[in-house]
Amino acid sequence: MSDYVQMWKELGMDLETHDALCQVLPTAFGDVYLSQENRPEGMGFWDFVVSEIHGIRPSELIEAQKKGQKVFGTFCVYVPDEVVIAANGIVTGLCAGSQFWVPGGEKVLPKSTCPLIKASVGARLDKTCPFFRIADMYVGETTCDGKKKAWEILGKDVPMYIMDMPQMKREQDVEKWADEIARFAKVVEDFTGVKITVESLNAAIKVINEKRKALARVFDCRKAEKLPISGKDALLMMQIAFFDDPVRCAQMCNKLADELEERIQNGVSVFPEGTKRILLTGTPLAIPNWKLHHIIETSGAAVVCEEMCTGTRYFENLVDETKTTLEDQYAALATRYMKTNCACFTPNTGRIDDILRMAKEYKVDGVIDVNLKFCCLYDTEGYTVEKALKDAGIPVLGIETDYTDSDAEQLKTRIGAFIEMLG
Ligand code: BJ8
Repeated sequence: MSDYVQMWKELGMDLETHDALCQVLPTAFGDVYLSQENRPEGMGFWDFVVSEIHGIRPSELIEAQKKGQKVFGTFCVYVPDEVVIAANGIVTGLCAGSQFWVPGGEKVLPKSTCPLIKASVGARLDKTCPFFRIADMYVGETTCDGKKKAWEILGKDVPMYIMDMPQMKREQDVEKWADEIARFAKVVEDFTGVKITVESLNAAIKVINEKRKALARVFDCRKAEKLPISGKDALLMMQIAFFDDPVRCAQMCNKLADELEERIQNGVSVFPEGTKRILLTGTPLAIPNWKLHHIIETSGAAVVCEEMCTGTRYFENLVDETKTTLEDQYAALATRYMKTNCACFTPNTGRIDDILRMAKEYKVDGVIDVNLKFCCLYDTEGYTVEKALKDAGIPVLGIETDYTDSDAEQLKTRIGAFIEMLG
């Protein structure tokens, strides 16, 4: 990635510290990804993106900025990309998934904050991630307490807008969310200088719906008896989907889905027959957090689905494309986004229904409920999730982890024993 040094300099990055990250990433990726056998050819695209992760997409974003487009950095799947795209803006995900950035976050946040928040704050304040430097505006949300307080710190360093999320899903809450989306649209219009129209919003809704459908096609292939793709590869596709151009993302996912569907027809599998099938549920796995998938898939099982924001929560449910006024379009967006089931809502029974449904659809042998350390929401909801699964006779293992490797051996032992028990 050395060709991008000048760009990183111009972004005001701390090059020395950033170099350390650039040195470890290729080895980590090689160990986890390139060691797999019989990968779909289509994964070559995502391998390439990772090999240039801090170069190729950032330089595209900078080119777009030169042409007058604004880049919005987001941290949550409830923030509607459609609104930004309708105003000729670009969205890039900013959730950070590496321990590398955590100490930077700990300089300003309590240690007892979830690693996703600490890493995201550290990546910005330590100036070691180009995406965090490029985004013209950050968009936060009032989901969990840790994030709410982190926005106050980030907001001192970068323009920040915070969307006020409902905490419940009654009719008046969905209406409130539609109002909040309309308010966000006004902020985006003012920031980009571009008026959102019914036509531009409808076109944006279609673009994001197409992306959702393409991601869903790949996930559908993971329901097959013979698995044409590993969980690790599917996770990588999901993680990059938060950064990539949505039209290209849909194209590449559709191309991958074509190949996977062909593999299914030809009975090609990347796992031996009888491999135990695991559904992962819980907190998101932001790039480059591949730890759990790697442990599970090197312990004799396969991850077949993620009921996570870096999984089904990102693409399930489409936005109604038939609305003809902005007001109705905002309402349609609110309806779709409020179908996503995050533990920040109370009650959140929809998530339990989703997990039980997916356990069937993906024919899973067991569920691993994963919680990022210090995420009180998912930790607490774990009780209800695990009870529902036990009641349904589905084996479940609850684990808590962070971005370090210090618990890797212990996790291997626990996950290995769980998989053996499934046999
Ligand atoms: S919709 S999961 S992306 S809020 S893991 S930062 S909740 S303390 S990431 Fe999330 Fe939106 Fe919900 Fe999804 Fe807080 Fe928990 Fe950390 Fe979390």
